Amino acid sequence: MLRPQDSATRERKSLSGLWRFRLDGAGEGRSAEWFKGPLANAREMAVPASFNDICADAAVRDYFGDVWYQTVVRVPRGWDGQRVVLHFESATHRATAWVNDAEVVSHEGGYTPFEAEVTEHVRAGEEARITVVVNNTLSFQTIPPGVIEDTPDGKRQRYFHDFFNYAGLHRPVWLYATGRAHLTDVTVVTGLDGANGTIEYRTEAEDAGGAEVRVVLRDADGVEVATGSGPSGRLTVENVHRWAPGDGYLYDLEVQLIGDAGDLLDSYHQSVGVRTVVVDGTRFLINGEPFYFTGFGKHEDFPVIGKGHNDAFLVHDFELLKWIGANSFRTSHYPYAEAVLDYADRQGVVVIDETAAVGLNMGLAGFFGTQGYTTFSPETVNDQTREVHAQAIRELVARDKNHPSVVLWSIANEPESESEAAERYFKPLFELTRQLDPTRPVGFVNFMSHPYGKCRVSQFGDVVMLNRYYGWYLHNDELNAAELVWEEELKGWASEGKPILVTEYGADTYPGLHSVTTQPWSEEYQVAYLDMNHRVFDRIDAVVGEHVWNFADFATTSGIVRVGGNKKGVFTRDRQPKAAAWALRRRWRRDG
Ligand code: BDP
Repeated sequence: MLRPQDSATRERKSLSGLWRFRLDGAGEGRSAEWFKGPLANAREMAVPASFNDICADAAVRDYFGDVWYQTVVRVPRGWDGQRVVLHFESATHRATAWVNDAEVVSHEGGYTPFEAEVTEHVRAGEEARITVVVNNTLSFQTIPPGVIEDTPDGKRQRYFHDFFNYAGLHRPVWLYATGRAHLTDVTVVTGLDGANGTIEYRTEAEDAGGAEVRVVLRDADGVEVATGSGPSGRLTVENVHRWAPGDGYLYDLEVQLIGDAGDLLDSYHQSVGVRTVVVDGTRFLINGEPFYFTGFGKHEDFPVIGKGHNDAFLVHDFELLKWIGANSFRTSHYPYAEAVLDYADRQGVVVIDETAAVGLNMGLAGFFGTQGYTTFSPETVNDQTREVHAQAIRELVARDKNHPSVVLWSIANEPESESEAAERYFKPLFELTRQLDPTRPVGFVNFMSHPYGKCRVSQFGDVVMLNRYYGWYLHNDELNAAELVWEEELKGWASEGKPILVTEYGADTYPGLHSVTTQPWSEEYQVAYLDMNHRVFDRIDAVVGEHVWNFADFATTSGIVRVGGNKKGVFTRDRQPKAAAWALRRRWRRDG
């Protein structure tokens, strides 16, 4: 699937704005065919946004089940004779869409795009009614998993991950047009050969008959630097300007479909950053040079709009990354909006790209107020879950394979990884990811209860990724003890001969709480905690990266260990720096 764009042959219309919106607590809308007419008793809802915090109403915030969205769009007059497609960048966690009375598409998974050709259901110049039912219920057969429990307070959706289950249409929705003959996919793989760069490309097209494929590569000034023909091939760029951390240099690969008469049937622009990624022993090499990750695990999480994509926050967050000296982040704990990856490409920011497989760990259940489940069993995380997980990996790689910023796939966060069942569950998923993309390393993020010597899944990873809270959940307020055990564990991992990325370390910190005696929760403790961690990392050569948990405070379910959400942010939720932000800036920026 190609991301919608405007080109010489393509045109798109954004459906962002206010849609009609209605909860369907009784689950009656599908059988009552609410899509067949204007959505009755609806209120208005912003798209893109999570619906949860928009209405000042607990019934909306904590709602789970079907919600309905509807809009009316006038199909541009000029689209007569064109192929028309309805494209959703995401719908969390699943959706079915109708155009007028016709069902056109269903999709499972909250963070990857889906689309349907709707040509036969619309007419150029006329209005079309678009209705979508979005469902946010989690089960053991969804990624991430969750359960619905009967409680004296009624049915409750519970889940095993530490962020609020925001839902809705979080990202833009598009209607777009192409010619009948059209490109459906472009893949690029880049390499370096001395001062030159290589770009292997592959294209796919539909209804293209005998059309010829031509490609033109232009540099950032628009100067043509290479051309090729055929559905796949290899281009060489002399004296290539490499894509590198801090230098998001991009070429533009225009792929053209040319008809018999030499007419341009389709044109698609794919940006290309020429770089290599290799794991060599304990080193993580980008363009052959050792790379040390500084940065954060982030969230798509903002006041009011929840997980809704917003360009102002996008640019602002990257400005803060630059300000603090971060060169990278992880898309914890789900694939982020494509605009984020595009921006990372242009900014030269390195990304660890993660699936939504978070909370496959019933060891954490007590923490989230549920108990008594076994992670891997026929009734809980089972073969069907693994197939959903596999599909999530397929869709992630298909979506993000061409981003130079993406250097590593993370296929899960903190799953149960000590059992034989875990080994059986994960082995094929690692194999699948490598088969889908042989060019990038693959890993998963290990949980602190499955430390060195106990984890049975790390053997499959090209890198070791560790979330560790020594000095917070363990040895709280005992930083000396924490330092000893942390170093001891890291030495163990280092003996495995793989690069180690510390993907999470952090301490909850209430902004404005100060303490001369460095008490936990104070801004001073967060700084001392980070300093302790950094002393340890600096003594272990195999550590190739440090991602603080978290970039900013974020919303979670309520609970006795969460004070208005998770407070491990280095910035507050509205992006003001805590003392730790200045401390990190001093460590990460030489010019600090
Ligand atoms: C880790 C999780 C992360 C949590 C964090 C924490 O990966 O999602 O928010 O701990 O407890 O277990 O703050």
